[in-house]
Amino acid sequence: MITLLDYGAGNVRSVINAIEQLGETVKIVESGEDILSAQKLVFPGVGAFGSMMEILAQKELIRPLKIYLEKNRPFLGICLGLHALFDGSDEAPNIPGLGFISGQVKRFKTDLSVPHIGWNGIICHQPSILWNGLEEQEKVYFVHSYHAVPEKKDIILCATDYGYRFTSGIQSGNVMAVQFHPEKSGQTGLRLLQNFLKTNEQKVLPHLSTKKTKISKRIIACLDVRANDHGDLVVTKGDQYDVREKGNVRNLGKPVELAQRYYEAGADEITFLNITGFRDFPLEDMPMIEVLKQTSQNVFVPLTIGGGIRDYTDANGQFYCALDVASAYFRSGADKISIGSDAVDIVDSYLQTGQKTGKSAIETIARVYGNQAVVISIDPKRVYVFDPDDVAHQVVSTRYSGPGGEQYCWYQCTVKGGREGRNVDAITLAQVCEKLGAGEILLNCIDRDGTNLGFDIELIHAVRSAVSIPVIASSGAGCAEHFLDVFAQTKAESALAAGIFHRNEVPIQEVKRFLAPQVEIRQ
Ligand code: 1PR
Repeated sequence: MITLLDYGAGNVRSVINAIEQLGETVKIVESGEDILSAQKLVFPGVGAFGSMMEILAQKELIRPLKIYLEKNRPFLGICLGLHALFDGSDEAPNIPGLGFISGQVKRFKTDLSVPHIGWNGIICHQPSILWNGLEEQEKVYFVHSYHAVPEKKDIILCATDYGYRFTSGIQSGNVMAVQFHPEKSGQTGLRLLQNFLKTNEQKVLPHLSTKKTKISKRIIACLDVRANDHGDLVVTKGDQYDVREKGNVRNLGKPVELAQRYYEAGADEITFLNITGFRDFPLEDMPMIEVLKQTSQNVFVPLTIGGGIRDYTDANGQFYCALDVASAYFRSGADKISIGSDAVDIVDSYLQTGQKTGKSAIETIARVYGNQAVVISIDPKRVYVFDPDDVAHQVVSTRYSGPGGEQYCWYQCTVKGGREGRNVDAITLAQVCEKLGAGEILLNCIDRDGTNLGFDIELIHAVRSAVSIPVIASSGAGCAEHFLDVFAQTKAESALAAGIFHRNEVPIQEVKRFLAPQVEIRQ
C-alpha cells in the first residue's frame, strides 16, 4: 500500500494511475495520522509553491510531514514535492518550506524558454534504488520554472543541463525527490516508480555516464475530437478546419485507442482538442472527460486538453468559471489545458484597457495550477497587405506573396474553430498571453492545416521570436522533412501533427528516425 499526499491541486490522477498500473494500491492522505502511519509516502506536487504550503498548513499536514521525514521513512517527492523539502522558494518568498533540506528554490535564469518543458536527461551523482534497470542516457519529462539549489552538494541525487546545470533530484537516506515527472516519463518513469515501490532494491548507479544532457524537441500527436452526426465521439481531421467530407464528419478513429497507439509509437505528448467545445460546454459534454480518464489509465506521457475552457452560464442559470472546467480536466488526467477562443477575447479586452484583471481564465488557472499548465491554442489566418503601415498589427514580410502580389501579411486570430475573425494578430496575442501567465503556445495555422505542405515557418519564426515561452509548431506537416525544416529554421520547441499520423502516412517513429542524426529527440 502506497500513501499519496494529494493537497488538492494539479493532476495526481496520473501518479495514481501509474502506481496502480504497477500493481500497487493507493491510499490518499486524509489526515496527518495517515502520513505518520504510511509505509511509503509519495508526494506529487503541481501548481504553485505558495498555495501548496498554505494548503498543507490549513490541513495541518506540515508537522506530520516533518516528523515522517525526520524519521527517515521512505519518501518520494515529485516536482513541487521536491521544492517543499527546502527552506523556501523565490516563487513565494514569504512562505517557508518544510526546511528538511537547507537551500532555496530559485527561478531559472537562462536565455532558453522558461518553463523548462520537455524530455531531458539526468546525470546521476549518487547510487540509488531508483536507478535499477536504467541507463543514464534515458530521458524523463520536466515541466517547471523553478529549481532547487541545495546548500550541501552531497545530497544531490542527479543533475540536468538547461542553460546551466541544476539539481534535478535529491536523496538523503530514504528520502528521495525528483524534479521531473516519473508518471509522465513513459516506460523509464514507470521503471523508476517501480523501483521506489519495491522493497529490498539495491542502490546502484546506471551503467552509462552522460557528460551533458540536452532537452529534446518534442513530437506531439494531436487528436481533434467531436461527436459525429450519429452522436459518436470520433477523432476527425479537417482541411483548413473543414472536417466534413461529402457532408459527413470525417471519422479517423476512436480517441482512446488512437491515443494509446501514439503513446506506444513514441509520441512525446498527446493533445486532445474538443473542437466543438465552443458550443458544447465541456462540463455538460461528459464523454470528453471520460476519454481523458480512460486515456490516462494507460498513457504515461503528458496529456493536454483544449476546447470550451471559458466562463459559462448554463440553461438553468448556473454559473461555471473557466477554472471549474480546467479543474475537471485536471482531475480526469490532463496535465495541461489549452485555451483557444477565450484567449482571443481576453487579449481583446486587455488591449483596450491595458490592465490585467486577475480574473481571466489564463490568470486564474495559472495561479492555481502553474503557468506551465496553461497552453494557448492560436488559430490564425493570413491577411495580405501591400504596406506594413496599412494595418495596426504586427506584420510579417513573406516569401509567398498574396493574390494581388502583396509581400506582407499579418496573422488574424480567429475564434470558434476559425469561424469568426478578430482584430488581433497572432504575435500580439502570444505576447499578451505570456504576460498574463500562459506557459506555452500551440500555434496552428488555418492556411496550412491539413494541406501537407509543411509548417508555416514565417509565422512560427515570428511568434517564437516574440515570446520567451515554448512554442508548439502545428498545421501542415506532410512528411518527416517538414519537422526538420521547422526545427532548423525556427526555435520552436516542439512540432505537432494530426493527419499524417491518423492516416498512417508517416508514423511517429519514422519522423524520429529521420530527425535523430540532426535534432535532439527522445528515442
Ligand atoms: O476555442 O477554446 O473552444 O478550443 C477549440 C480548439 O479546437 C482550438 O484549439 C482549435 O484549434 C481547435 N479547433 C476548432 N475547430 C477545429 C477544426 O479543425 N475545425 N482544430 C479545430 C484545430 C488544429 C490542429 C491540427 C493541426 C495539425 N486543429 O491542432 O491538429 O492543424 O493538423 P495537420 O497535421 O493534419 O495539418 P476553444
